Amino acid sequence: MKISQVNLYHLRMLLQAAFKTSFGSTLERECILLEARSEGLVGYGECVADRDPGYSYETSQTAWHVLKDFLIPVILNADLKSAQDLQDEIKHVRGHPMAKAGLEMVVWDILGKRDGQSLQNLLGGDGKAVQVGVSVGIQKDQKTLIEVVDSYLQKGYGRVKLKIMPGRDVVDVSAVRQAFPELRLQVDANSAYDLDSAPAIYPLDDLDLLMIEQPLAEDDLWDHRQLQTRFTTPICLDESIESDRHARQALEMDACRVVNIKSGRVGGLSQGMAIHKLCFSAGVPVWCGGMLETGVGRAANLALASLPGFVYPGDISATDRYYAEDITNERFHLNPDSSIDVPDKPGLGISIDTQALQKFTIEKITVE
Ligand code: OSB
Ligand code: MG
Repeated sequence: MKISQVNLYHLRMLLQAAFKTSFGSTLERECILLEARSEGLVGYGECVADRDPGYSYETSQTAWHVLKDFLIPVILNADLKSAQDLQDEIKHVRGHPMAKAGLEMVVWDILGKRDGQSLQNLLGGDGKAVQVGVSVGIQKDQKTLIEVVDSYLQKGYGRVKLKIMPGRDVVDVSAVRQAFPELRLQVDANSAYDLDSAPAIYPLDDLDLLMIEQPLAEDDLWDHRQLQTRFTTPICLDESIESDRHARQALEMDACRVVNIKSGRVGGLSQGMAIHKLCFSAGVPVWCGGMLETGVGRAANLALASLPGFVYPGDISATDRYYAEDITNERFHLNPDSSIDVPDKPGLGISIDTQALQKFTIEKITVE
């Protein structure tokens, strides 16, 4: 398979409501859509880097630069038989996993369309639907938080993740636990604590949480290991796990007992699968994280989440939790059992709404 042309679309899309985390608040989500031509086929990929370097150092601008000037030029017209071939071509570029992951997604979409195989089949996933939950941002007060959680329960979500930060942690989470004693509940701090401030969240251990996600710094496996000794609740790592090597080291030192896998964060679906494979053989549960994706990235997440080691519900919510209008013609709906169907058409199994795409595009270039 050869790619002869890639169009990059820098998108800005209005979220249904501001999403506040310990690293900032987002109302307009940015990302890059990749559209590639290959021997009569068109493939798509989503690069999840956002406008600001809050979750990671990558931004939509750095990813644009790295895709346009370094990644796409070296793979244009290269003979790519697999996603691994793509990774081999671009491995001299250090870092920038979100940019790489967007390009790898394109390759999977084209290979799937060429061979008439869904991404789920190509990855070795199984099942008609995957269990999902909803990630709830920090709200203006406790009453609003409980109302927001309740509204998602009414919609049928069976698992809720609450974002926390210093000053908005134990009291908020306790209130939600009291209001919903049976709820499958977990929290995500996005690195807002260190070992000195972490004692403030020790009481979370008594709130029957599924896990505590990324309490400490992204580059700090060792202190997570120290913190895990303080908690019965499993620590889950998100930002800290950028490769299967990180995952292996984290498991070896007991820095976490659950791993959040996001293909964007780790440089592509193939690296996500490698982490899954490692955790699966070690008996460590994983789940699929989210980056407020459009329908393009959501389709890829659903396929990945259908692999057997993804035992906790994913941060993969229905389209209407994120966007009133999306760039895919397909919208993803929540089933009554808190699941979402995995696309079964070739490749990602989605098509682009060109009018919506035009509306959300703030910049476009062609690399050929
Ligand atoms: O840390 O999991 C995170 C969104 C953007 C950046 C980081 C994270 C998140 C979420 C939302 O928690 C997950 C989703 O529903 O897409
Ligand atoms: Mg997270």
